[in-house]
Amino acid sequence: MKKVAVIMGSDSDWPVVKGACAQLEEFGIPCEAHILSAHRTPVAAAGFARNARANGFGVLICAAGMAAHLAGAFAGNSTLPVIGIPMKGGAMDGLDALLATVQMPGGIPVATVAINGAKNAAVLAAQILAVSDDALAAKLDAARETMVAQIAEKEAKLQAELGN
Ligand code: RP5
Repeated sequence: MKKVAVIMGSDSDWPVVKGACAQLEEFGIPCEAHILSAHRTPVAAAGFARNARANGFGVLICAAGMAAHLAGAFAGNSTLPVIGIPMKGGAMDGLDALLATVQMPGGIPVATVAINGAKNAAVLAAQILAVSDDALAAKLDAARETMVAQIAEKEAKLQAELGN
């Protein structure tokens, strides 16, 4: 199976970003986490992105806060799908990162998830890999079934509490 790279701009992003790694592991998807910055380590970041396909990666997840150019820099250096996670924090509390990550120029897309949306980044990466992996697609279907069962249980509890 192709690997997923989980890249973050700083170790300060890790407490949130590790949620993406946990979700990928739950689906049995091999992943590597690295700290690389579009601004602080631009040469290493570009090198990683340029070699990612040859190194066995299928999807790149990039998390960054504030002037969040990491996902865009990766997208500019690779034709692998790039998923951006704008990180909460800084003077604008993540709105700056959201706009910097999502507002890409034509031809260089970044699939941007919610601010701090590490879980959805991992699920989206799994869905991309599942296009050509039936076993992974079955795991995604099973996860949806679990969600349906959980909501049904919560609904039953709520109705019981309301006396219905
Ligand atoms: C971004 O700046 C990082 O992704 C992080 O979200 C933010 C703050 O980084 P630190 O100052 O905590 O290293 O590049």
